[in-house]
Amino acid sequence: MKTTIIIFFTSITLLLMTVFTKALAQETIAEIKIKTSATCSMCKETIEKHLAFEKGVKKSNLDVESKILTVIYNPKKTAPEKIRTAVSKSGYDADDVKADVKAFNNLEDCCKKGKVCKEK
Ligand SMILES: [Cu+2]
Repeated sequence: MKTTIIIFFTSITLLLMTVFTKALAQETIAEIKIKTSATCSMCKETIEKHLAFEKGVKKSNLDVESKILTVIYNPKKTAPEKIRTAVSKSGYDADDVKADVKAFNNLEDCCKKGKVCKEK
């Protein structure tokens, strides 16, 4: 009887492990580079914080120098257009998607497009 129970639980564990391994393997990851209108480290923080709450986004990193935002995301949960929209909603241009006017107006003065932040 005891052996039967042990065998039963061992097989259940093995089955669960197989399922989890498969689920992990299926989780695909993609990378996208978006040209933004960010100008300083404050912009960087604003965008990255905003994207941290975006569904499907694993990681985002803005290179202030080149204004290029690199986003690691799960293509099953989100899409490049959605990520660009999210960047726009944080107040910045994302490739050909223009910054959301309302969000843009809420930005710190120096972060508004065309202006240069002092601390650069
Ligand atoms: Cu800024």
